[in-house]
Amino acid sequence: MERIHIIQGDITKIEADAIVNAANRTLLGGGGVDGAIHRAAGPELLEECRKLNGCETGEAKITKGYKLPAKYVIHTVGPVWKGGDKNEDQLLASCYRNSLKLAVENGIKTIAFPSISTGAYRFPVERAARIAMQEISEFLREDSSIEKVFMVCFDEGTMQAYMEAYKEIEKNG
Ligand code: AR6
Repeated sequence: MERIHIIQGDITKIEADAIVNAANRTLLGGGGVDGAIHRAAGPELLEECRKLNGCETGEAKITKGYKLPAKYVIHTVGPVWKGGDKNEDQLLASCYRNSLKLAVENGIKTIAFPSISTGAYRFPVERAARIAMQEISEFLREDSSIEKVFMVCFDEGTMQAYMEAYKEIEKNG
């Protein structure tokens, strides 16, 4: 569990082997964290993304990081919140799991996640935080190659939700 670090900040500034992008299925950019990552990485990122033919919800694809301090960007597509009975929980869990799997396959040891789906896609943040912390800690229990996972929260409220969820998991194992 001590491999998980919840911090507040801008993910585009994080010096990790990879940062995760909360993208959409086109992988051709957008607003929020996706827009920030594309701006910071420069136009070469979009060039590489064009060759990927999009990405399904819950899945993940990898590119280089270009001008970012991170070497790689792992693009994943979170579910749009539609009330909770459209498989949203499972799809969000898949985003974390598939991003971590791709990280391991690429020899990535440090990775930073944003709060996937809780912005434009409107997934309730407390619920998303529990799913994220659960998936990450479960994954780390089985894997020893990933050294650090940063959960990068943009605002105070998001940070609090992830800290709470983390504490619950620490307590209950
Ligand atoms: N660093 C870290 N977190 C950030 C940053 C940043 N620089 N900027 C925003 N956030 P969102 P989604 C937070 O909307 O809900 C895009 O248009 C933000 O405050 O970026 O998965 C895509 O192209 C929130 O807590 O992603 C898709 O169309 C979290 O990142 C769609 O939005 C996620 O908010 C994806 O929506």
